[in-house]
Amino acid sequence: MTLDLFTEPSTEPAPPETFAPGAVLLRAFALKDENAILAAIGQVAAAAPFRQMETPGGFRMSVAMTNCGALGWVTDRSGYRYTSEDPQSGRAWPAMPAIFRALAQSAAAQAGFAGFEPDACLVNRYQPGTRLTLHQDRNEKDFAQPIVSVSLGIPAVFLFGGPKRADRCARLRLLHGDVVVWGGPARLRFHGVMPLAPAVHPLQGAQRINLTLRRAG
Ligand code: MD3
Ligand code: FE
Repeated sequence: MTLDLFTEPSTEPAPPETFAPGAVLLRAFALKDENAILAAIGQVAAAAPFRQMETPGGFRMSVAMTNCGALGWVTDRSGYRYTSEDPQSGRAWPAMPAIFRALAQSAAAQAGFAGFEPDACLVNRYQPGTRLTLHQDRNEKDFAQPIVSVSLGIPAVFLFGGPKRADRCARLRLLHGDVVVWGGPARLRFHGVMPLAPAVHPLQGAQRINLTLRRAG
């Protein structure tokens, strides 16, 4: 019998893994650029600070958000939408860092979406106990365009449902550096994030940052 002494997540990128139709997992794909990505997130957050937005129903989200790129996703009492200005400052969202665009394009290409041109990047910040309830991403114009997500920091349990809210959810643990491309039949599936368990990441502390790169307009 062989003892498995090496249970740490690998730091080598793994081959693309299609875990559901249209959903391609690239384990550790962003690790090679982790320092550049974390520095760029710091610059985005300096220009457009993380904030907890309000839902149309009047609840304050537990996840704090900001955006970069030509368009940014916002929610307030009047609904969900993309805007070209940060409503908190009245200024344009910070430009999309070149490293985000390059990472999203190469991940999308590996998943079969050559020519992906993101114009929006939503940056979500989770602390232990925060969660994202089941939802669909449907504020974008063209659902033929995929969404590329990049997980950084402490682990999260991602919930991947079906085309209807009541459909049962698969669970997927997403780790620092993991990238997922959500296209085709996966694009409109319900999804969410379970409340984060307390943990500390060596570079990020007790938080998880998720980037979602989108073609919104
Ligand atoms: C599946 N973010 O920002 S990333 C979101 O971890 C969002 O912060 C989560 O859901 C997070 O809207 C999940 C994975 C993800 C992103 C977009 C999707 C999964 C998706 C769009 C369609 C289907
Ligand atoms: Fe989403």
